[in-house]
Amino acid sequence: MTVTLVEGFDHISTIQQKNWLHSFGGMGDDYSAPATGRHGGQSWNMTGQSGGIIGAMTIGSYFTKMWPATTTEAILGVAIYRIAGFGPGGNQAMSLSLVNAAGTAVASLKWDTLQRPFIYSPGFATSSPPANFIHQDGTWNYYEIRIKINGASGECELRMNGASVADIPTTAMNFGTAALGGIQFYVGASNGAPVGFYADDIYCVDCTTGSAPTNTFLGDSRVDTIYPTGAGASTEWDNNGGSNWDRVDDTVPDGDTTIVATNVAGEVDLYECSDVTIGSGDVWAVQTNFYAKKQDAGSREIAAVIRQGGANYVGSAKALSLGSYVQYSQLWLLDPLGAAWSVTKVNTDQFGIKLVT
Ligand SMILES: [Ca+2]
Ligand SMILES: [Ca+2]
Ligand SMILES: [Ca+2]
Repeated sequence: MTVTLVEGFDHISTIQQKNWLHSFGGMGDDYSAPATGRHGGQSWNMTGQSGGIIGAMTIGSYFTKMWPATTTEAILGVAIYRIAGFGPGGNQAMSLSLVNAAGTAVASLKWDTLQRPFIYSPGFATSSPPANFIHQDGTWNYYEIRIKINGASGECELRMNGASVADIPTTAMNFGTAALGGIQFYVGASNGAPVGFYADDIYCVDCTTGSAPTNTFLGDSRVDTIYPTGAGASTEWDNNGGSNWDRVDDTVPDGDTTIVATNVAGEVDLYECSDVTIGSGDVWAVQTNFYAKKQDAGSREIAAVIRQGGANYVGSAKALSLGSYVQYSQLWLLDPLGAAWSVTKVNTDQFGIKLVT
């Protein structure tokens, strides 16, 4: 696998809905919720506010998402909009980290007291920040951090805003020997003015597997979300009013209010979907997402379906949980026929679901 994670935060009300872990490093409470996205839609808002803190205690809030597999070399791309300035540590701090399989930060992107980004290795070393870049609050910047695990011969590299030349060139740094397993965002705030940042348009690639072009820097990238806009070639599930497609076009899931359901194995629901808002460019991966539950004991498995060129292609079956809705995602690095994706394919394909068992 090469692209290991994409996240645009567009169709959720809580980050847990996309299987991120939210944990606290201190006592207190914080504020985190969707905010306006970098190009419409939503971003994720991590803000520490004095009003949300009990007494004068410092809080630290972590958001962690693990990859399907560990790797010794990976790139994290992420758009960051900072609300207020941060230092490298102490009471008002933020970091974007790659973590090991235990969820512990191995390499972190931070900002120094002059608001310049640098890469930090807990217990080992710190890279030099680029001399000519100061992060302005209130603007979006796209960061791409590459980390290679190889003991004392490890490497880091940082590119900003799609630059083809690294702002922190390849630098030897010791990140230990434990493989990387995922990403983690952190914000910490003491009892003071609101501080924090928005994150959007995340990609991660595993540099050690797969092939070009998705095993290296992808540049300033965006994660666009498209929703059902009409019936597709197959309408076999049952709706609870309206049309099938308008039961599942929720920008944010509405629980049992609008649903499609079936108990007939093999039934397929397909939908015409909106087009991506960008007219051209490379499509590095497509991720299908459905939000589902089963209503009784017994096994029920659902798979995403992509209809391309008049044929249906069924994704990996997911065994559903009982009781609460869970989001099931599948990354399609290539189209169902094994070719590279394109904007045209994304815009003309139909997407849907199949009850497998
Ligand atoms: Ca977004
Ligand atoms: Ca719905
Ligand atoms: Ca379309």
